[in-house]
Amino acid sequence: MMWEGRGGAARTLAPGMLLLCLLLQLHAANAATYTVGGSGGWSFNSDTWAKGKRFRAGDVLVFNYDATMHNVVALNRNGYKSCSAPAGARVLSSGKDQIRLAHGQNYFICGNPGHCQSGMRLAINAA
Ligand SMILES: [Cu+2]
Repeated sequence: MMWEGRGGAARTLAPGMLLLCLLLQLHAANAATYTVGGSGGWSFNSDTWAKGKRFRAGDVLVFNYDATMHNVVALNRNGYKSCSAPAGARVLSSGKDQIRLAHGQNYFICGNPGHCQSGMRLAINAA
């Protein structure tokens, strides 16, 4: 074989490195980024936005909103259903927050009074 000569070790190592890089790129390419609510952002009809979309664990949700009006609370199913954040729930309030979806059900509400009841909530099943 022509290429079994000097520098052989480097040549056998290179395909492995290349494969590793490809795998890392593929993994990153598989994760999608979604802007919640589209151009309207995180708002009162966000509960309908997710319908018909398929999400995967590792996908990133971007929540864009007016931080003086809203926030994002990541919480459990009961909190989502009852529109009340349990103590210790994760609250994001930058106005431009990113959350990576975990496998299974992911629940989010706006924690400001009445907003969740008005549709500012999101339940997403990530495969
Ligand atoms: Cu709100």
